[in-house]
Amino acid sequence: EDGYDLWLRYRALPAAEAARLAPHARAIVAPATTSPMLDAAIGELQRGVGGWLGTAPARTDEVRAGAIVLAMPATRGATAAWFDGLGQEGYRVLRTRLEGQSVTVIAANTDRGLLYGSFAYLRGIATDGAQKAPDLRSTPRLPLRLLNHWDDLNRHVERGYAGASIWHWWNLPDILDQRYTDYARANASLGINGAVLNNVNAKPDILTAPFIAKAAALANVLRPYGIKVYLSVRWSTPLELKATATADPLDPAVAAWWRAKSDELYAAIPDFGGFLVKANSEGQPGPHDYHRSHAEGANMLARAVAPHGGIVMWRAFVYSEDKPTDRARQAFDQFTPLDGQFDKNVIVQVKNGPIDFQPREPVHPLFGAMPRTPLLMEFQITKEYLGFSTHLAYLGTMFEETLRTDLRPGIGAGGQAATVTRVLDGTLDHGQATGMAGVANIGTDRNWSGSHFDQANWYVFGRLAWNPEAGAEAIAREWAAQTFSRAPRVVDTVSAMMMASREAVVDYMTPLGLHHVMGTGHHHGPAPWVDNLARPDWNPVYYHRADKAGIGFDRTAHGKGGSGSAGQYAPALARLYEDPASTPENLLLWFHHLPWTYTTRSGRPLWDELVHRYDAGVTAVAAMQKQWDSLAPYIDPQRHADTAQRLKVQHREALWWRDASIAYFQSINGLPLPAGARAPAQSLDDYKALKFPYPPGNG
Ligand code: BDP
Repeated sequence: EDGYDLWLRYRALPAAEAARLAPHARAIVAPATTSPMLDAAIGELQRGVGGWLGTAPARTDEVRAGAIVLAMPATRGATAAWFDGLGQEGYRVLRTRLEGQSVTVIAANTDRGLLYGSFAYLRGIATDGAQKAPDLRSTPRLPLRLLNHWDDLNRHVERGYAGASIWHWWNLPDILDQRYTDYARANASLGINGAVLNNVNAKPDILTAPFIAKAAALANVLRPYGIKVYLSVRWSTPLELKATATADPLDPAVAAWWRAKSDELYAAIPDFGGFLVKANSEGQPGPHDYHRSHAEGANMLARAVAPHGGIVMWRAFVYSEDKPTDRARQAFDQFTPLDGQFDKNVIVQVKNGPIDFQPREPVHPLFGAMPRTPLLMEFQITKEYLGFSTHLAYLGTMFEETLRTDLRPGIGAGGQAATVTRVLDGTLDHGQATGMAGVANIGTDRNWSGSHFDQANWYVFGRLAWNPEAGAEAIAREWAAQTFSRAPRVVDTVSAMMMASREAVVDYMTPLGLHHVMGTGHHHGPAPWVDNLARPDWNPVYYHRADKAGIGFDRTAHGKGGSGSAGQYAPALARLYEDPASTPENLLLWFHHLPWTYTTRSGRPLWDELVHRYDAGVTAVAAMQKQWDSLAPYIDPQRHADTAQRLKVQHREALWWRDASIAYFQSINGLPLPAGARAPAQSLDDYKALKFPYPPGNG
C-alpha cells in the first residue's frame, strides 16, 4: 500500500461482502451510443467491481437481472422521475426493476452525470460494504470546481511538498504519463471539473505554440473525465514576446493580440476554460502599470475569450508596495470601488482570508462587499503555512469554518444565514453561482500528496466544492473508510484525529488570532522575531506587534487607533470584531492589541492563556500519536509507519514552535512563565540561529 491508488483502492472484498455485491453487479448495461465520457464511467465501474469481486462485469446492451444500468431519459423503460431536477451534472442511483428485472440504476441526463453517478455508486459500496441497496441522489451546488496548480514549466511546484510537477512539460505532447489519467479519475470521483495547469506566477512561454500543443495534449486526456483545462497568464505576455510595444489593456494592438491568441487556444482546445490572472501583486505586472484598473484589465481579457464561452478569473490577492496601510485591508480598498464594473465572464477570485492562507484567518471581507460581482473562493490545499506535508492537519474544518461564516449575523436574508456558501452559489446577492478553486497539493510523490493524510485535503476540497454543506466530519469518515478501512474503530479514530488536527496546528503555531509569524520565505517554523525584511508587511513583528505592554494587531476603527479593517465587514459582523469582548477568542489578536494582563474567557490573563494554548497544541499532537499507534493492527504496515514517522516530527516541531514562541514573547514582555509551565528547552538565540537551506516549494 504505497498510497498511489488514493481513495479509489477497490481491494478484494471479504467473502461476506462480495457475496452481497455479486448478485447486483453481474453486468453493465449502457446506452448504445458511446462517448469517451461514458467509456470512462464504464471503465471505472469495471475497475471497481472487478477489484472487489475478482472479475469485472461485462458491458452489454441487454437489461438482465443483477445488472448495473446506466440510464438516460431515452433508455427503454426508464422512469421520468429518476431524472427530475438532476440538471446537467446530477445523478440518481437506486435499486429498482427495469423490463421486469431487478437492477441497479445509475441515472443522469448526461454522460457527465453518469460518470459522477458511477463514482458515487462506487463510493457508496466502498463506504458501506454493499450492506444496503444504493439510494443516492445529488447535484452539485457550484458549477466551477477547480484545482489551481502552482506548477512551473521546469516542473518546480511553488509551495509544493509532494515532489515535482506531475506535468512533464518536456515530454509533452507526445509522451503521455498514465498519471494524467489517474489524476483525472481521482478528480472526477470528486466532481472536480477544471484544472489551471500552471503557476499564477506565470511565464509568457505558456502561451507560445509549443506549450499550447502540450496543454492541448493534457486537455485530451482530461476531457473524458469531465475536466477542462485553464491557464494562468502573465499580464505582459505580448510585450515580452515582442508582439506588441506595450501591455496597456486599452491599446487596440494589445487587445487584438489577446483575441488572436484566444482563437489559437480554442482551435487547439475547443473546450478551453479560460485564464487565471495574478496582476499587480507581489511584483507581477498588471494594468496598474498603465494606470488602468483591475476591471479594465480583466475586461480586455474577458472580451478575448467571450466569443468562445471562456472566463477570466482575476485574483484579488493584492497588496501594494507603496501604501503602508494594513495589508489585510488592501484588497478590499482596491476592489470594492470596482464592484459592478467587471464584464459578465469575469469572476474575481478571492482567498479565504485577507492575509494569506494562515492556519486561521477571519473570512475575507470582500465576500460581503461585492454584491454585483461574482466571486470565486480560493483555498490553499497545499499546506504552505500548516507544516507542509509533514504535519497532519485536515483542512476540512478550516474550509468549512470559512464557508459557514455568516457575513451578516442577525440579519439573515429571508430567514437564512448570509453564509459565504451563499455568496458562491449566488443566492445571496448577484444571482450567479461560481465555485471554488483549490491550490493543489499534488506532485510526483508516489502517494501524490507527500503524506497519506494530505490526500484527504484534496478529497475534502473536491467534496465541498460539490456540496459546501456536506460536513467536514462526514467527509473525513468516508475518506477514512475508503482509504484505510471500513472497520468502525479505524473510521472513528482516524476521523477523530483529523477533526482535531487543524486546531492543534493553530494552537502550537498561531493561537488566539496570531498570524504570519513563520520563517522568512519558506514559512517553515517559528520566526516571530523577524523585523528586517524589505517590506514592513512581510515581517512577523508587523503582524503580532508585541511590546512590553501587550500584543496583537489593532484592526478596530481609525478613531480608536486601529487600522479600520474590522469596519470592512457588514455592520453586524464589524460590531462583533470591534470589541474584544465579542470578538471570537480564536481571532482576538487578529483584531485587537491587548495588554498581557487582559482577562481571557478562561479567566486566565492573556499571557498565561497564550502559553496554555501552545501547550494544548503540543498535547494534541501527542494524543494523535497515541491514537495512530492504537491503529497499528488495523492499518497496513507501510502507510502506518510512514504516518507514524511524520507524527513524530510533528510532535518535535510543535514543541519547537511552542518553545521558540514562548522564549521570544517572554524576551519582549519580561513576564515569568505561568505556574507549572515548562521553560523553553533552548535559548532564544538558539532558535534564531536555526537555518533551513533548500526548503521545498520555495524558489
Ligand atoms: C503566497 C505564496 C506565494 C504565492 C502567493 C499567491 O507564498 O508563493 O505566489 O501567495 O497566492 O501564499 O500569489
